[in-house]
Amino acid sequence: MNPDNIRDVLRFYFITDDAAGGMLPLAQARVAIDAGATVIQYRHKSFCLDSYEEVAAIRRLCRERRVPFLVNDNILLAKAVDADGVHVGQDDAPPWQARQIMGAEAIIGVSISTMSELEHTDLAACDYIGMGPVFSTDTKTDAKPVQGLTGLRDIVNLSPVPVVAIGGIDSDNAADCIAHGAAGVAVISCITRAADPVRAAQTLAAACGLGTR
Ligand code: 3NM
Repeated sequence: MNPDNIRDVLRFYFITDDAAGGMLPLAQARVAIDAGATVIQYRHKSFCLDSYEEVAAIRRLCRERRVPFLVNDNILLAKAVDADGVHVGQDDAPPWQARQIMGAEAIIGVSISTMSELEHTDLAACDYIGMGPVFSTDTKTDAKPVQGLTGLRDIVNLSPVPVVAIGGIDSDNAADCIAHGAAGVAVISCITRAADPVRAAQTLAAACGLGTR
């Protein structure tokens, strides 16, 4: 995907929460899309076939609403549901393999936390970097050390591809991330664990400079 289009896709990047309690991932995705989310990522760390209908339903929703749909880590699941792309971590399959399996048109992203990871990751197959955690987060238990807005800017300055900021982002700090060069923000808990998820999603969309759909 060309870099201008990918920047638009990354603006309001919502990731489903498999441990939110109240709201299930399909409902979460609907709330985010209604508020203006520009891409949805399905993230389920202990995915098994029992959840196949869930991911297929989110995939269908995204297609109906014309919002790109990505799968976290699981390239074969992404392929099985004909996702628009996949996001891989440092400990997952390498981006080139994601590209090989998903094809030339797919959106491929990779997680980067530090300058050293940036230097040592082959980004040739990537459309974007997910950089974090920018702020502290309780959602990812094995998150790397917080990098802050300065860490974000350093990565943005050296990255050959657009960067989406992740980790502890909400409507109070999203604009700061964008001002520090991020193409957009990727969020989980500021929506899925908010007292009022609909309002939280709308407030985040406004902080990203987007209107609601
Ligand atoms: N990846 P929240 S931080 C999934 O640093 C994920 O790569 C991160 O959730 C990274 O918006 C993170 O609730 C959790 O902080 C983001």
